[in-house]
Amino acid sequence: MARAIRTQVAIVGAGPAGLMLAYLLHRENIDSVVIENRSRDYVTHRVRAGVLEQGTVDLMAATGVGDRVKREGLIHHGIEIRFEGEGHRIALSDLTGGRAITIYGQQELVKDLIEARLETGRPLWFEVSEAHIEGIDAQAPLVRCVKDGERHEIHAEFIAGCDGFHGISRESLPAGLRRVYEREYPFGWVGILAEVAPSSDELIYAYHDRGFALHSLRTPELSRLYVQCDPHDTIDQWPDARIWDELHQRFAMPGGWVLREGPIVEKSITPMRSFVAEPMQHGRLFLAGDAAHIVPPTGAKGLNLAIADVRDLAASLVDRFRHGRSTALDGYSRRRLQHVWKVQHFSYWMTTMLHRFPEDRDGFQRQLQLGQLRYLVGSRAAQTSLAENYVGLIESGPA
Ligand code: RFL
Ligand code: PHB
Repeated sequence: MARAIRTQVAIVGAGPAGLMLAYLLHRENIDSVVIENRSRDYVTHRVRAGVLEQGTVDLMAATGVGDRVKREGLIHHGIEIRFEGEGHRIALSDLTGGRAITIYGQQELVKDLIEARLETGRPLWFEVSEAHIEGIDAQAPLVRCVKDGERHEIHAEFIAGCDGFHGISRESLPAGLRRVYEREYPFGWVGILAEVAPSSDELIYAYHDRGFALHSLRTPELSRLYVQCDPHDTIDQWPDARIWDELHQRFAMPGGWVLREGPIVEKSITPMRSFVAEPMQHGRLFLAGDAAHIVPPTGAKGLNLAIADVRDLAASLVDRFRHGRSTALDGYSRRRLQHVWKVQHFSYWMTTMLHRFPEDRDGFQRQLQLGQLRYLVGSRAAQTSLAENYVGLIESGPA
């Protein structure tokens, strides 16, 4: 016998999307149950994104979960694009009427949201297994799962699939209605976290004949660095010395530039892909975040897009629960996809401009990339376009 529990919204996945949705709904007095297949410890230690758009930070601050990001987040007003041994600053804030990005680790945001959730006293279940969605075409959908060895049935009015790229929600949409768009790139990133003060005050995106490199940070004591690699490489092919050697070469400047080295405390390889599943809703199931779309990380957009999805979804659900209106909810997928494709384009553009393509035998692509980069650093219009995308395009809400 399964234990039955009733709620207004069943949320699958306690990543940024699921937790933020739960939090926004709670603020409007809407009940939810959040289920997560990993442990609390695992989700709060998973090293991923680090760049928050202005709109993401504004939402956190406006809704009461922004105290720590306001205190500890590092505000950046520009980024550097480095190629052919020269650095070029893109003045993000000057070009966007004062908007900026904030450096704050995704796992910090997840920690803040978990604490906010636990304070509400509403359910957040870790380490559940066998999650399964049923009845999305009916009035009363449900999520089945196993928790502490016991079967549970979560009966909800709506289900939010916030379970990331490898989750089960997307596959719960009828196969005949689903359409998937996908590109895999012929490269990946080796990412490291190093215990050393950042070598630069701002992020550096470097284009180099040996491949792309990115200098980022987490705190004044912790650097985050990435190097382009083959997507089939394994992490043992990248001993620490090789990573530092590649980073030194790719960031090198003729006048000298010092990359500080420190102990590597985390290291992993990420493949790069663009992916969109349409539609993002069917019946009583709504997808948000990586469950519906993946962008290559070069534009620093994935987490921000996940937050933007649930901001819209929360407002649409509030409209439905408070006022009985379904118009906003009905238009969720259409509105989100319009925005998602803009962000896909920006992420694709940054990725294809900045990475070396292994199949570029005659160097045609390389010449195009250099042409694009020179245009970018010489044109205020092009820089404004990069800047407004990077700090986050302003969207109108569901209303
Ligand atoms: P998440 O974070 O993957 O959360 C989904 C949650 O669902 C759980 N789950 C399940 N739970 C229950 N039952 C199941 N069957 C389940 N299956 C899965 C998972 O355990 C997980 O906890 O998705 P969400 O919430 O949509 O958030 C998306 C972001 O995590 C992602 O887009 C970003 O990390 C992408 N990203 C970046 N985004 C940015 O905005 N700025 C960046 O600077 C940035 N850098 C990055 C990145 C992603 C990276 N990697 C590792 C892919 C850098 C890297 C290296
Ligand atoms: C990061 O700090 O992890 C980071 C920064 C910028 C990106 C991707 C990742 O484009």
